[in-house]
Amino acid sequence: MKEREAVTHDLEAALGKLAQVKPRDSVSGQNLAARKEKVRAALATVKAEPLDVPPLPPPPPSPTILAEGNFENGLQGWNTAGVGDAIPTVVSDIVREGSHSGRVILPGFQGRAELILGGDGSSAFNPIKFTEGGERTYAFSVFVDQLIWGHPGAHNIFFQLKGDGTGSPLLALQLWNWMQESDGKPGGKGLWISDATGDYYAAPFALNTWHDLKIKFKVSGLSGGGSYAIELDSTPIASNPHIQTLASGHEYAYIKDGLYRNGAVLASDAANQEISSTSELRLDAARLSA
Ligand SMILES: [Ca+2]
Repeated sequence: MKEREAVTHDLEAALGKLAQVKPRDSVSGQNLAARKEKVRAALATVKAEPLDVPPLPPPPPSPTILAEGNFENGLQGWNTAGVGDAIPTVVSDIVREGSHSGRVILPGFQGRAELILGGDGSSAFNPIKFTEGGERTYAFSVFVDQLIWGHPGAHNIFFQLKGDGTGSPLLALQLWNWMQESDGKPGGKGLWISDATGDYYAAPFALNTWHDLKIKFKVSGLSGGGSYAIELDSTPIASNPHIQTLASGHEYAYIKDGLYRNGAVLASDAANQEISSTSELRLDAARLSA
């Protein structure tokens, strides 16, 4: 590239000099015109040469989006079967993408406002099902603007990979403030993960800012047969390559997003009483990909 610019510059300079030469005895007008023509031809050749630039690598293949919940068309992409106390609303005050997000608010002793991934926004139970061996990546964004922090024993879940029917999920994200895990390891205030092995602290989790979660999972009801890897704001925070992710005896798993808390326990928590009893968050940009 540099070389080509230099040659072009030289040729243009030569052409400029030739333009100033007046025909005289030693240089006939015809001769001069021929020289100019030669330089112009050389210039055209240089300019026409293909650039010596390596071709750009092809863009990375964009993952196939299998489902989306972006709140741009109401609750399209979700269903509200099993929503609990309050159906999330579509708002435009705090948004991650587009012009709308989903608002989840639980005041007082209310315990659940959760959306199920899949469906047309109605209350018909129409989850996207993940059966044995199914592997997917689920991404979504969450903005928590007020929160009663939970603690082990008082669930405060904002994402869960739930088995059909009843029973606790084998993969859930919790917002807890607790200083020690059950096995004596340090805990913390922030994002905790509940899985088949128990509960553990994973990362700090600031309020009043958007967080992007990405959860790659493999569903399995077999001991050690499933897996998960979780990113918070593009940073890996937790993973387990061999873990059961669906409780035994269940046919499929599905995704619930919103807030599911042990309202009564949280509200009677003396430390939290002073703050408020209301938790509120926004959801947006939920995407399921292969
Ligand atoms: Ca949106």
